[in-house]
Amino acid sequence: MATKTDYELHEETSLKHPKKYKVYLLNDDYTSMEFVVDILMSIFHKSYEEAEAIMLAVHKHERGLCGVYTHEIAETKVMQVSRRAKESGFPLKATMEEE
Ligand code: NFA
Repeated sequence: MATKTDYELHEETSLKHPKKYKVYLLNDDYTSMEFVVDILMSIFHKSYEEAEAIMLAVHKHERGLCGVYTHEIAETKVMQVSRRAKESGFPLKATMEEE
């Protein structure tokens, strides 16, 4: 076999770090504070105290970090928030962005 290029050798030997994605909750005027706390506890596995602090930070600063995940997990969290919000009649939204 022909000699490998530096690129091929690098591809074979380098460790790949999966990209990580930050998931944020966004503020709005209609979602209840209690619902946001419940979302943070049930979907993002926060304690009541952490959930309340994050909810208040979102309320005050328009968005707040809920966690950092691989692409697939982050996408799932965003969809779970969207489905639960729709079911409950709230406009709450989550977004993700590459770290
Ligand atoms: N701003 C909402 C209210 O006053 C509460 C809220 C917090 C909504 C965090 C969305 C996210 N009811």
